[in-house]
Amino acid sequence: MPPLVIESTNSDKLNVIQTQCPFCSVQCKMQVTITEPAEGSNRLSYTIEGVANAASEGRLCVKGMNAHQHATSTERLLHPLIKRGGQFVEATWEEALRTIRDQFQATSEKYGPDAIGVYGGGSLTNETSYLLGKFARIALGTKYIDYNGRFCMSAAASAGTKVFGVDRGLTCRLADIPLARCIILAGTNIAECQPTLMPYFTKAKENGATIIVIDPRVTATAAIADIHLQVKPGTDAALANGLLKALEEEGLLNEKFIVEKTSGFYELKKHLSTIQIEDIASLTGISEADIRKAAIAYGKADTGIVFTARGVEQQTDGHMAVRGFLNLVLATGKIGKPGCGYGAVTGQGNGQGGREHGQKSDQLPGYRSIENEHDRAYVAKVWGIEPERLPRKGVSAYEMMELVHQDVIRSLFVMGSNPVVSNPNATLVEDGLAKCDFLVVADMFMSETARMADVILPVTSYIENTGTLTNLEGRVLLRESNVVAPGSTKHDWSILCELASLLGYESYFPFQTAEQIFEELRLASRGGLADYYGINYDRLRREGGVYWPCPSPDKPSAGIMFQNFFAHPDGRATFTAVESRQPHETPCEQYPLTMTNGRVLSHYLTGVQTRRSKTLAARNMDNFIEIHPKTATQYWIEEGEWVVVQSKRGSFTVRSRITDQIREDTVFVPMHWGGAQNVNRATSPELDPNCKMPGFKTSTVSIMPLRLQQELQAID
Ligand SMILES: Nc1nc2c(c(=O)[nH]1)N[C@H]1C(S)=C(S)[C@@H](COP(=O)(O)OP(=O)(O)OC[C@H]3O[C@@H](n4cnc5c(=O)[nH]c(N)nc54)[C@H](O)[C@@H]3O)O[C@H]1N2
Ligand SMILES: Nc1nc2c(c(=O)[nH]1)N[C@H]1C(S)=C(S)[C@@H](COP(=O)(O)OP(=O)(O)OC[C@H]3O[C@@H](n4cnc5c(=O)[nH]c(N)nc54)[C@H](O)[C@@H]3O)O[C@H]1N2
Ligand code: SF4
Ligand SMILES: [Mo]
Repeated sequence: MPPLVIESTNSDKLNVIQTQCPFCSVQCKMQVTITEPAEGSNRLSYTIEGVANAASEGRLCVKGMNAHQHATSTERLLHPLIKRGGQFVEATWEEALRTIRDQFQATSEKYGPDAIGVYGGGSLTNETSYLLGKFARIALGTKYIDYNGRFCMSAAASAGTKVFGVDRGLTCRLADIPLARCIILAGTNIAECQPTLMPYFTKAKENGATIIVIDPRVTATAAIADIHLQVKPGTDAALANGLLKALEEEGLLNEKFIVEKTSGFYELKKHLSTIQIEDIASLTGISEADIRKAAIAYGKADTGIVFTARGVEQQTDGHMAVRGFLNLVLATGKIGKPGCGYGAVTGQGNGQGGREHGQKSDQLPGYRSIENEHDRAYVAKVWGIEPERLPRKGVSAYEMMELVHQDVIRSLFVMGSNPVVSNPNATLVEDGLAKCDFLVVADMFMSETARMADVILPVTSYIENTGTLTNLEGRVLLRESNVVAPGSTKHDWSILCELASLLGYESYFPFQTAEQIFEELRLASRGGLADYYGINYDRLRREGGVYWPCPSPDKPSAGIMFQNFFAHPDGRATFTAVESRQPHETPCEQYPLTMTNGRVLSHYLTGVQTRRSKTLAARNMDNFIEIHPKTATQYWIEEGEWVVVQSKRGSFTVRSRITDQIREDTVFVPMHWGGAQNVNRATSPELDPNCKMPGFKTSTVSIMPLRLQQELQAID
């Protein structure tokens, strides 16, 4: 098949495209220049350059530099597919959409509307995320909608809401990083996961900042640390308690701030009196001296920022662990002024916006609550329905998969996710989807989940699809496109409108452009915590990006939040007494090692896109397991050989990578591969009770060379 030719919507050949990287939460802007094939070749060549904006300052990382390779890949799905007799056959949109309508109506008539589930993602634009929530509640009438951000942001987002009254990822601007004199990076590997942000941290270091990294591994981020706390996985809540106790003992609490701006300190103080730093040291594996040293560095600095990401958050106590770190911010008063704040380092391209406008089970647009009568009445009015027609809250992403497995959800609509690879306990998820009555997947590629679908809807990629995305700072950015959709691919939002019309709800989905959807989103979010009313496409074009909350079209919005008040009704932020827990799984004779997991620079999430980019795939062809040399010797494992990793849930096989940059009691596996190399075959589905985040980051496992397993099987 020839490579996809990029044409503009007015059918001219396009030479230069302005776009935005489809991957992580920095949302770097870029220019793609296309050069005609040389004589005798049909290969177009692409030159990618970073374009300056406030976040990326013109930088791009290797993923952004090569994102066009998947967008122009010959593996793109170009036409709808329907499975007949176990085989996919090409279909027209009319056939595909009618099949979906008929099946959804049959499911709904037989089992009720809640037998249909909707599963979204944080790569979708704000317009699509908003419309997906509306589609589920109005066109399908189901309460079951959730999205992959549950696995990503739920612990930090719910903690921010409890403590500050609102969650906006970063409470400050990226521009505050160089002004901070101490930075805590807890469970975040910025150097591989948001690489274009690294210069902000190196600038801070040049300005004299102390950098504290909390990670069980010596990552590329830990390489810039002045203090590296190589914590035992799953014990961050305890570590945060230890740091707080040390701040108290060293007399480094900001009493004025505590009295004027916070509540709950008295209870916290009582709780602190029960904590001994030496107990924390033995729980976390960090010496008392190092805990004290880190606390003093943060406590004594005039300014400081604490960042957390998935290392701290993807735990069964991730919500509380984040609240533990927020205690440090409040106890020292390092928030609401330049060079200070807290940042939950959001992951996906629209991980921030995707969690604000209603694709979460308990949420309506603008961070409104689906269980709050006032919020229901407001959104129902914008949508032109009676509030009673709005379903109540559903369940979280993994719980939806359990309901699929239990035949409660019979039909599932997946847009922008690959759940059979990214859910914990992936085998159960795969079994559930294999037996469910009807699965629809809207994707650009034949992902592991799409392969299991009854109908696949081919969608446009980032380069072809106009919409807004909100970056990790809470800054809304407009990604415009005048590239023609390849084959018969459609925009996600356009599919939702067509399907809603077929289901009889055309008047609620009259949209012809993404901008028209954004205009409705503005109204639906107006007066909510995530207020986008003051933002419109013209303003975004003019200003390059606008922070929310932004209630007024002609007033600037604030990069630094909480300069005067927090978002709780009393204007105060809340302290929390956090329990110092052991991880939910601790090593035992059968499963003696703790497995954690995460990312590498060149791949993105389940790898559906990056494994289809030749340049990126070439950097890491296979998945691997990082093992300390002493541990490798103990289990007869040699460098580069296949290793079987087994947990209570299941097993997978990956290559060994022996390195002294990890704790001896811990192994690390990336998450970018499916099938037999999928780490999630072994991860635990236990959920954090506060936010339903799975405890991805700590599972206990055993490891064995594949050759040994084969020899043992031969003896049997
Ligand atoms: N290259 C690349 N970049 C990405 C992505 C990608 O897939 N690839 N994904 C994007 C998305 S959606 C997300 S959510 C972000 C994720 O960004 P991060 O959260 O930074 O990424 P992870 O690698 O999952 O985890 C970060 C670190 O946590 C450490 N860690 C593991 N267990 C623990 C623990 O118990 N405690 C502590 N303190 N640390 C621990 C790991 O060793 C790892 O270095 O990245 C975004 N950017
Ligand atoms: N063990 C372990 N598991 C994890 C994590 C971990 O750290 N460890 N991290 C979790 C986290 S933080 C996340 S965010 C999840 C993510 O996990 P997934 O939700 O599975 O994310 P992706 O791999 O990005 O899957 C997105 C799918 O949508 C498609 N896609 C991309 N853009 C679009 C679009 O605009 N429209 C449509 N319709 N489709 C699109 C892609 O081709 C791909 O098939 O994984 C979670 N799972
Ligand atoms: S992956 Fe993230 S840091 Fe890299 S270019 Fe894309 S948006 Fe920028
Ligand atoms: Mo994520």
